Amino acid sequence: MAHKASIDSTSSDATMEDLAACFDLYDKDKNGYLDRKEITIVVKEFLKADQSKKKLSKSEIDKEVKMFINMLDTNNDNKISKQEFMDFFAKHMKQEKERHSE
Ligand SMILES: [Ca+2]
Ligand SMILES: [Ca+2]
Repeated sequence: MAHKASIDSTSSDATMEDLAACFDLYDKDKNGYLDRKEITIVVKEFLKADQSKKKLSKSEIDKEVKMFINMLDTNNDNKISKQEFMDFFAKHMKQEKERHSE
């Protein structure tokens, strides 16, 4: 996959490394993909940090997992590759940065 030249090298290097480390952390079986089971763990971690969503039922968590997969899984194979994971968060962080710099 071609690299987008727009990634800003001054500040994002450490962050991209963090993302890669984060992906490896959640990729429990180290197959290079986050599958539904692994993504459920990620989503639960996220929900734990969000007070308003702390007490979701199992089916609600399931819905969040599905949403998360839909957002990140750009080639629709129902698993998140490291590239998809990094692309999503890199884009997300870039948007945050742009919002703050305005
Ligand atoms: Ca995996
Ligand atoms: Ca995918």
